Amino acid sequence: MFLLIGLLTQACELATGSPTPTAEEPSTSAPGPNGTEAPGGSPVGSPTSEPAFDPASVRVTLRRVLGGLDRPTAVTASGDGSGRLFVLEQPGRIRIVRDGRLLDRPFLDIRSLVSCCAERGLLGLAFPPDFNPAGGTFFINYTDANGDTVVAAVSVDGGDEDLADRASLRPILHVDQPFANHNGGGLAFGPDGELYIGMGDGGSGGDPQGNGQRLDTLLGKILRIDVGGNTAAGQPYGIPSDNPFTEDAGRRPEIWAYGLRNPWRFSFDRETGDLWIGDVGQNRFEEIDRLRVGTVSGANLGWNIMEGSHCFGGAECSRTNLVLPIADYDHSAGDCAVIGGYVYRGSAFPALVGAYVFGDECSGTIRGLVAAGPDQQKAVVLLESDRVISSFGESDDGELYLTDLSSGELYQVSATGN
Ligand SMILES: [Ca+2]
Repeated sequence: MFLLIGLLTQACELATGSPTPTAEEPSTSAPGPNGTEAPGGSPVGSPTSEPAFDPASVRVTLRRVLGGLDRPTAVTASGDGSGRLFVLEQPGRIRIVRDGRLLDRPFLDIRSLVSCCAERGLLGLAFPPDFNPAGGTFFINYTDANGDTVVAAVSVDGGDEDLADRASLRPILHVDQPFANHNGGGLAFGPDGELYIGMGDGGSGGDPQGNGQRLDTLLGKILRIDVGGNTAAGQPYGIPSDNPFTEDAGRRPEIWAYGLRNPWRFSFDRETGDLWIGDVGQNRFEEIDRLRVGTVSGANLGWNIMEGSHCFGGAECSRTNLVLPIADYDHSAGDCAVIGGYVYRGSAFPALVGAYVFGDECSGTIRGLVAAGPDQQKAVVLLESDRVISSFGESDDGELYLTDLSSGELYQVSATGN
């Protein structure tokens, strides 16, 4: 029933010899050298005008919006003023929620192109910032019939904004997947207008190919590509000129950040532009990373040297040049796979403004971090839900939603102050 607990990820033998878990104790080690922290430990760029989310004084609940979805894996909005939500179904359809109602006709049906399920399927969807509902192009991420990752561009039918033109589907990126699991899947446009892609480490367990730390593969990365037109002739996408690596030294120029295991979901704070990543752990620790806008490029997020804030597979490791997570949590309370969320910037629930809200697929627990807070925090439990959370999503007006993979339901995250 779960999504991210794929083959070979459950074995616990890899953790022998590791130190006692101390996930609740903030690490005192400084983060990497990539400028995530100002001297003295003050957070960079946290304006005093920002509302202060206080986890102790907020009560989070879930409001059921609708059901009837087939293994929903993501929910997002198109940013075109229509108010629509788009929900991905893992077997290969995109459904539209308009005015709180699920339209019968799918926006897109590519089930014949998609391998499903476990960690495979239709996994990601992103609309560009200037998306035109009348014939514009959007982007999807799925595993094809061979189980390989495909990122594709698809256009909307020019005469019907609730229908994509399936024949327009054009793959722009193909990545071979050596194992069935850890396919990543997230897609999002950054505040810079570039397309970011979450790529898992290729799978199996423990990253046997070392992909996370290798710069000659797209596996185990956050990629950043230009799909806005700055593309050399014959190329399906461009490389932003300020990407951190060039191809000269056998490094892939698409790489934005590396050292990731399975960044299933990531998002940008619509107010600050900070990049938040939920990186699914191996057997012990789930982590959240915060990369502040404009300060981090080419960050090494640690995998498979580290799992969360802890050395992976041994008591000692070098943290030199690694960017440590803002938070991690262990598996002792039934957690198993982090589902990265969003910084709440909506207007309906003021008590939640400034909270980074995320979940865990196995426990259903929803946690929060202070978005403008320190570089190491302990995540606070906001709600112990009984949902099989597969994804969070943001509507055009900044309200938060989540999908339940198992029940096929869409929920809205709501909150009150005490
Ligand atoms: Ca990490």
